Amino acid sequence: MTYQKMFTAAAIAALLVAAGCGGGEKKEEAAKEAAPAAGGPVTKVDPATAATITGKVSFAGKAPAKRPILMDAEPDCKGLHATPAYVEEVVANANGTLANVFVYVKAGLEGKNFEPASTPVMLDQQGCIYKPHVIGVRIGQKLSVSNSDPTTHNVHPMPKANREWNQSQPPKGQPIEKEFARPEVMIAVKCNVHPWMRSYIGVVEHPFYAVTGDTGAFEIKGLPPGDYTLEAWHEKFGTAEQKVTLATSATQTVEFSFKGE
Ligand SMILES: [Cu+2]
Repeated sequence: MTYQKMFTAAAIAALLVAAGCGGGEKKEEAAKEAAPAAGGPVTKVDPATAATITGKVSFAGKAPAKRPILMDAEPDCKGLHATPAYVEEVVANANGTLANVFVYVKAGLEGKNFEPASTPVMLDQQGCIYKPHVIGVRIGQKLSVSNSDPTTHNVHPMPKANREWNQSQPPKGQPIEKEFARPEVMIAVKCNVHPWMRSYIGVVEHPFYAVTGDTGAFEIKGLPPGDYTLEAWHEKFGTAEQKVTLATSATQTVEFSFKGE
């Protein structure tokens, strides 16, 4: 082989490697789209033995001062609010609890499959704010994003395990319907038009999750008895885990606690 030919062969090999890499990326993106292989028959939970986790997310310390959202640059949004709207990064409740915490079974359900969800999860845009701020959705369940505002939004979830998308939505436009193929806690959602808009989507493989509201309470029902790891996620304070053992028909109380400044 002449020097020239060797050089050419090396160049072709390099090209092939480069092409291979490109193909790999494509494959990876396609894998994000596809649902993981089904893992067998649906697990039936006997209501006579099913257990419940109930509890609350308490909040200690001082909540950061409420920050109004500055919408001055967008009169279409500002005009929708008679009084200022506040950033929802930390919503502390009057009873010493925390709202917008996503609580879910993180481990203990491996190998089990549950009846797919039949109704969509709704996410709306009202007054240039996502409502609700935190939601949960099952893999393969429909997420329906609507726009109740007289202004255009651009819905842009930023997942790592799932396929990223962003889509413009005209005023009171048709709902955008999407699904997520893989579990991911959490996916941040932004709007490419309004920088303050944020919501979070927890994608899980099963129906055992809850989001705390203005009482800080949560309830997860219909679990098979067993050992579980429960995780609570908050956008500013991070995550906390607890092990729970559920006896037959038991109701187990769990309390998470996050601390402010
Ligand atoms: Cu927007």
